[in-house]
Amino acid sequence: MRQELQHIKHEALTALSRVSSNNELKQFEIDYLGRKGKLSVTLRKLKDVPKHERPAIGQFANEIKAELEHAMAKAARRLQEQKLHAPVIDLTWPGAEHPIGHLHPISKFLAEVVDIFTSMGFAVVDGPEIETPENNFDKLNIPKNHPARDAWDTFYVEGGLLLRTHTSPVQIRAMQKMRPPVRLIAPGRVFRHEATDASHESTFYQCEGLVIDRDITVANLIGTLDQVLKSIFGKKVKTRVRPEFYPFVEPGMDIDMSCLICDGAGCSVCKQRGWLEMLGSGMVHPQVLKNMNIDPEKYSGFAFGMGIDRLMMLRHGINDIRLSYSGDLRFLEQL
Ligand code: FA5
Repeated sequence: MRQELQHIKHEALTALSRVSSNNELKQFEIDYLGRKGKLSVTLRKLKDVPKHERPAIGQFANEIKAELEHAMAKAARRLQEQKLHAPVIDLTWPGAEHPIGHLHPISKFLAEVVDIFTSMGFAVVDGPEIETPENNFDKLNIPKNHPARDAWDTFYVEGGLLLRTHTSPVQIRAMQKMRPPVRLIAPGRVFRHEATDASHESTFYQCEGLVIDRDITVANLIGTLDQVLKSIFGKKVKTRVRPEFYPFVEPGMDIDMSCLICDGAGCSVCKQRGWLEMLGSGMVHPQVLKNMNIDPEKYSGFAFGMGIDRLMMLRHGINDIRLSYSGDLRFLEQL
């Protein structure tokens, strides 16, 4: 029996040296020290050993048990240390997925509009969002106390400057550097003191357009804008031209588009009209040409200001402009 115990001890210590996880260590304990483990099973045979040898064999078995328990504790410490020194980063583990954002629907749509215009030979120019009242109003033929200032009321900032109410001041800025013939667009953000509703925001986007050359007529204006709207919405889209007053054009007109949200039946976006005003336009006023140092006897031109948000709404069937700026991911992730 002493030999058998010796053999178990040897086998157990070898097994223990190969243990490489806590689960294996638990299994080792069951296999050797557990109730049905090898050591216990062998010890049950103690009753068959001659009586005078029993105390010595019993003591030997206890020593082996203590030795195995000690070796187990040591193995547990070894495993713990291995864990501590294991590389913190498992390079084989798949990386955490980071959500990737995308451009705002308005940015995407604006890029498409810009593409259409550049394909028609328009240059893209830029202007500041904080403007002087001269560029936003005076040079566009809207002198102080003109009622149009009220319709385009805005936010004033320090130094007598204001947040531009439209992209039209970029016409003035561009013509300080350029000479006719010009064909340009100026997309950007504009601001208004506005009671917001389904189709009105206090911050929105416009795309200004300006064409100045010899012999430019209303036919060029209507033809260009009809072509642009058809490029955006397809050939079936209906447009209509309505006279409208803008101090910086003469004649002035609005271009409406059939409301694609309700198919012309009337809804909250088109205010039950079936038509939505998409852009203001007209032939550049002779006084504005003079303000640009351009001779109105030699040159004529047309200008327009498109409401990018409203066009984007029609493109995607969105029935409230305020959704665009809500920052709601449920909305943004659909587009
Ligand atoms: C203007 O801003 C003129 N500067 C446009 C213009 C340019 C006329 C050049 C003639 C020549 P209006 O205020 O109508 O005009 O705005 C132009 C377009 O911007 C509107 O047709 C509409 O589509 C959009 N828009 C106007 N107000 C808002 C608003 N509060 N929220 C969203 N879109 C708006």
